[in-house]
Amino acid sequence: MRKLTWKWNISLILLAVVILLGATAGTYFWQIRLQKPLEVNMGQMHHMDGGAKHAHEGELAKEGVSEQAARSCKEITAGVSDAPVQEFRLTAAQTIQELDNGQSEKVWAFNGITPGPEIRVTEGDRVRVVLDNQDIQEGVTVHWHGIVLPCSQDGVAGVTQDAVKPGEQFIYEFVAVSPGTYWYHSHQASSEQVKKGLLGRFIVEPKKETFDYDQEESILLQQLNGTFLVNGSAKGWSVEAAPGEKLRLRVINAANDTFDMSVNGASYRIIALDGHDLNEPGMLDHHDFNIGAGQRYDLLLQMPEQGKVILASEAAGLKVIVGVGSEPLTRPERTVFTFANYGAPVPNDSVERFIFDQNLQIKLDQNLFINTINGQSFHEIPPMVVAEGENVKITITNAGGGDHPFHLHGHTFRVLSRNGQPLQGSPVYLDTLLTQQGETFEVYVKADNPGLWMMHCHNLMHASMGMSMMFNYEGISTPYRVGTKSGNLPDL
Ligand SMILES: [Cu+2]
Repeated sequence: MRKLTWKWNISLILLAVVILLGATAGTYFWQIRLQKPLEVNMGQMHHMDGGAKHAHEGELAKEGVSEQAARSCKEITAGVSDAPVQEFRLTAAQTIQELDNGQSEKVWAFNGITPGPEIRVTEGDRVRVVLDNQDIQEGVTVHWHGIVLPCSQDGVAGVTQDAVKPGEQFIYEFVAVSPGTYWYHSHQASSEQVKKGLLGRFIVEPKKETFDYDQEESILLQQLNGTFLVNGSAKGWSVEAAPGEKLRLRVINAANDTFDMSVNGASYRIIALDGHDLNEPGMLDHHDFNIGAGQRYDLLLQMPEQGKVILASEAAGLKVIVGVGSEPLTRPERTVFTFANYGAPVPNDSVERFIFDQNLQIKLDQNLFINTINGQSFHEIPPMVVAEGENVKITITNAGGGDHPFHLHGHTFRVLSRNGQPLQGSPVYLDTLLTQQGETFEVYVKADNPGLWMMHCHNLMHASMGMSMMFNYEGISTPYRVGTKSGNLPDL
């Protein structure tokens, strides 16, 4: 009898634990997955409170944009030009992909494979991409990560277009103005669609090379339904290279995690970040680098006379093997690369003389169930509102919840300081800034691309849990809507 009571108590405790866990999971899914707005106009939200006073306290900024007076994002397109046209086709469809580790994965892919086809153009080309959706029911889009382009071509469901439903088509067209390493991915339900494989590499070759190398290769890191891949390979990616050859490796992080990448077998330089060249990049010898979600690092290295060079994230099991022969020695002592004092300043750089029209603050944080910006989440976060031509300073603080790689669409921003210390080396221009807990960065954005632009954490799980907001220009409207009514949920 006594034994039975004891068992009964254990059962009650177990039941209580199960109910508690169930309630927690239920609240989580309700908050994250179900509590989506019916309909929100991302161009008509209220002005950001707090931060500095806005210099242009016009009616438009206070009350949102009136549809009649405003210029529509849809009308902001790549103007007519005689730039050479490069046309590509991307078709999104469900498929099964056999991985080189023997696993077969149900994937959503562009042109039947993930990562999708590498799109490669030359600086100044007019890029035309015809997107078809074969059978992705919730619709797809293509966002051109890091590319500065006209608002209507940014590929954000519910902001710059409707998600493209099965049987439908959308044609993207823009001029690839800035050479560098970029990538593309769906921005409809991005946390699911990117994980399932709707992404690819996008390389804009320069008209004139800044750096000297014999060959180059782009290296895309992704997490496909939980499996880490390098250019689609689970076992590691091999690059052929002869002794003495100079290589440029364009490393793209298309996953949600930050990867601690080690380079063994050769010294190297980091010649570009997010596609933008660094000035006088020095030789790195025992440095790892942390590449945040969405970021790109371009490396330049020379093959040794003997043996391989190995680029790897040991934690994620990601590996790139360059060349053949003996394994490189693994350095015991390591330093993590920082751009804060790398390379050289540009003479007569005007950064200290900048006068900012606006000083805005962003605090990235989390509570039990959601990720927040300034204490709020996604469509409830008031947008930053700027006027064309303004110089905007944004102070970004990571107050908790892990790494937050902060991405701004449609612009390249310049990093001014880290934790109060101005950058000492090369100017650093990024579209995605990795912030780690406790760090504060100041960045400068030139408001020179009128539109409605998303600004979000590129850990897409964090974005789906609310860490996403808008950077809106005064006087720009959109005919599209985010919400369950339209089915446009850019960061679900
Ligand atoms: Cu985050």
